[in-house]
Amino acid sequence: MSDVIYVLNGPNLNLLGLREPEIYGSESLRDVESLCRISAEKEGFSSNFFQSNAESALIDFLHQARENAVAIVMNPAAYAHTSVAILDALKCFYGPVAEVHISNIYKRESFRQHSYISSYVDCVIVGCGIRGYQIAIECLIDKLRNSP
Ligand code: CA2
Repeated sequence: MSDVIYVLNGPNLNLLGLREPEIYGSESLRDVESLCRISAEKEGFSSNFFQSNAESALIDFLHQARENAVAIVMNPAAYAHTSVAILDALKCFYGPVAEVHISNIYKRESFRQHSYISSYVDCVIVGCGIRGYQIAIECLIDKLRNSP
């Protein structure tokens, strides 16, 4: 079995740390990538980190995950609130999936308070900053180890 956890990030997250630090903190996406790598490797897993501003590229990466990944962490960014296509692509993956939002989307504008993927994924982590990615990886590994 593969030991790779795919970590997907949606549009504009490449700008993390460069704007709106009061909402998203001051760490960069590179920092998130390191945090994910360290969190996975500490438990004997590896990570494959990806960011795109394009919905189709995220969907292609989810299809790739189907063949190669044991679990997925996804911050779909604004696509959480708009994309049935990303939900459909996630439904093709059979391992555990965690949704992460750096900010607490439930404290923000009403259009951010609905996510198409939340009712499908195994865990949802919001408002914990970039530590949410670490929590997600730990939670997914627990699920992998405890699933029959
Ligand atoms: O809180 C999150 O992680 C979000 O997924 C981030 C998305 C937003 O559309 C979601 O509602 C919540 C936005 C990502 C934009 O990231 C930026 C970060 C810094 C500067 C500019 C954009």
